[in-house]
Amino acid sequence: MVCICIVLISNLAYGLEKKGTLTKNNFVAGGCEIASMTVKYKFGNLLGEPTIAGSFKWKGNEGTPVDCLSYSTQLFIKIATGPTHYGYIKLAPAVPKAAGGYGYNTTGSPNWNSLIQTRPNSEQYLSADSAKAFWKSGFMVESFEVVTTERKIKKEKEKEKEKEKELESELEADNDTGEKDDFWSISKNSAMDDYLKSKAAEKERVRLAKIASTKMIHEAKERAKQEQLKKEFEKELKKAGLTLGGGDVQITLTWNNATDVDLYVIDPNGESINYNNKKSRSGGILDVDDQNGYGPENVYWPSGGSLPGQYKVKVKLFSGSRSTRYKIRVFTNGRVYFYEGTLNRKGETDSVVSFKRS
Ligand SMILES: [Ca+2]
Repeated sequence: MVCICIVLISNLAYGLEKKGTLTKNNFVAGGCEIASMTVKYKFGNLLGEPTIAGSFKWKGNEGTPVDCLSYSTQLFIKIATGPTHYGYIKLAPAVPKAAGGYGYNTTGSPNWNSLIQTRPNSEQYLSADSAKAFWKSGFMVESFEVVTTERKIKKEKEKEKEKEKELESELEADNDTGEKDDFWSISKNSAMDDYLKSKAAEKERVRLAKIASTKMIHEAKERAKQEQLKKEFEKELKKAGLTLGGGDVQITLTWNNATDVDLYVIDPNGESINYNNKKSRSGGILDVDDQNGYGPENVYWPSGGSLPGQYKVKVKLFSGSRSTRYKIRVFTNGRVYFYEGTLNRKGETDSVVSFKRS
């Protein structure tokens, strides 16, 4: 069984947690006259990654429809450490109806380098280092800007109203009461359709916001785990002090005791490279084998020498029956990935990963 362990990284490095509310009165956004809007925000960190959360409520002026604000409405919270040192954090929470209380609270964890924008909606970001500096130093939360579009549904409704008026005057000109009755029943149905459509859209938006927020937390945890495995792996390799062959594809195994673990890499032709078959016809080489414990064992294809296709990585506990933790590092397609797991019994084999070299 491959065990996925979440490694906790100290939160102390980015100790900030900031929460509060901001209110803005009497302004226009997306064609909606807004009497007041209050934003709840919470900035913090999880496993060394930034987290942002927020929601808002609003009231319209008399005559502003309760569903006037577009579902694409975004808020940009201005944060600053001084008059010339500031940036904006985007919140895209579910949009509530006027006087309907706070909308659904979204939590996100963007990368450091896509956290703080230089201006609202500019998509130009401060560097990861600058963003981290903000988080470390503490900052003031000053104000917020609303970025939105005029609501499509509203426009469509207006168009429909115009159409209705045209029809109405035509019917009046015809003075045909039978047709007029039909017209009113059609009009009522289409208003109901609109209402149901906007309800469904709102529900869908909340559903997608929940999925996005869960996904971002998962990704932040995964990034932190990869970072931790990378550190541990590099330490282990340094300790072993061996030179390993590398290239387009490289798979390296280490483990945590004096048992013998074996690395098997199956190439796109289905040929297995291991201690018993150190060179494959596809050019794969097992250049470092280990029987005494801790590894590393290393299989690689020299630059330009690997076949595109599916590769499989397996590990086997060859001797001993001690619980053995192993780590695997895979270089492929210009990226690096880490995996870990446990073998408990002699002869036990784990299929660690199958990946595609493109
Ligand atoms: Ca071995």
